[in-house]
Amino acid sequence: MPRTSAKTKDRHDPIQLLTPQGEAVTDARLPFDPSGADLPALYRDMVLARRLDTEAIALQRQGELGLWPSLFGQEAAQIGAARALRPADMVFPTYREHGVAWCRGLDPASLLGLFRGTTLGGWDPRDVNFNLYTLVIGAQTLHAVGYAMGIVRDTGRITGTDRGRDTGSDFADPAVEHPVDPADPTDPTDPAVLAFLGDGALSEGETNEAFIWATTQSLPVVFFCQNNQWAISAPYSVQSTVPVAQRAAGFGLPGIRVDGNDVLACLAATRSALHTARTGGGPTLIEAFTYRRNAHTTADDASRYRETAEEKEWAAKDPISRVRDHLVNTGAADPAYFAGIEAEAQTFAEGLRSRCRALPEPDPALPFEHTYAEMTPELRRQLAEHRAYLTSLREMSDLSGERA
Ligand SMILES: Cc1ncc(C[n+]2csc(CCOP(=O)(O)OP(=O)(O)O)c2C)c(N)n1
Repeated sequence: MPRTSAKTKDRHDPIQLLTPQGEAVTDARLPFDPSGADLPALYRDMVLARRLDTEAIALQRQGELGLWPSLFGQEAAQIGAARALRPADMVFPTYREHGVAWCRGLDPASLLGLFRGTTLGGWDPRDVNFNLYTLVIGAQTLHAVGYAMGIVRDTGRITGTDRGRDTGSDFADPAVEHPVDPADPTDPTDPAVLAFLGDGALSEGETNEAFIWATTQSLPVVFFCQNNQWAISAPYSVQSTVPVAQRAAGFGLPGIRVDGNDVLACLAATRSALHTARTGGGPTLIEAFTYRRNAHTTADDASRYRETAEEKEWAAKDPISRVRDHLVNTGAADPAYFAGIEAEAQTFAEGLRSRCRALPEPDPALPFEHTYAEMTPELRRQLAEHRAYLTSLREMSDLSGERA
């Protein structure tokens, strides 16, 4: 039976359901029965997501990828949020949601192709209801709102606006508002939208427009902000003096602040907020308070702007080790289980490496052909010039091969 955390909670303290020591606790602000979560499966997801990340960084270092934005440290936020989704829900990611992509069933090689430069987009968003990665900060929040508007228009769904919803409170608890079990897969409600964003995206006009539009229209969208505390080298403190979740009140939507390194809190908050969204209760902003343990991307050097002490402090709050400790301490998983996951991760990594190297080179005509529905005469001319240039390169390399 999880104990109730003894510490008196400040209302802005992140909600925690699994401590860094792996102890399950309760929090009245987010009622959640941990038996409704498959912790061994969540552990497996997090281990494989981290392995995907480690392998991608190694591939980048070997020159196989141009760039890689690491998720290291953010596994609980991503897996917790993603495992709250249903297949029909739609996800709008940034460029760092590799763990979410994994949970949606996207082929991880598609992610590698994007950063290897062998694809112009990566995948068809409709295949697994996971939109394309968005590198323009904050742009995906408006895409998500537009999609949510589409859901409302298509289904003729009653929204909270029609019911005169009171949107004035921060930290309103959607779980309390909706006692129906949000995990129940037979719940016959409509799809919802889950939009990911970073703390830096909150400083973008688009994100603020998205919040306003989603709230006034009471749209079925959840904004999941991974506050990893850094927007490249800009700390959150230069963007705001209050927690991310507290900023929600200014827009009139509920804000929930959870420990982003706690997979259970992330799962519970997202399940609850998605349920609110799909049952006409409107949007929620979730702040998953976490830490990006690697540099921003493989092109960045975090030691130029970050203290080692801060990095060490967050290493002690590792999202994976706390789940492992919990599974060991409660006897929910034995050494054979962990060995099995380790072996699976090894095979997964080997497959990933060979599949990355085997990704087909793109047809050089694609950027020309895909700019417009039909190519203009000017683009045709440019393509012909480009082909002639590539042929001349090949001839030169053939010649130098003959000489050698
Ligand atoms: C509109 C726009 N402005 C600036 C950039 C450059 N840029 C790339 S990543 C980044 C920081 C984003 O930080 P955050 O939203 O916290 O996400 P994180 O990378 O930490 O996950 C910036 C400013 C961009 N890609 N798009």
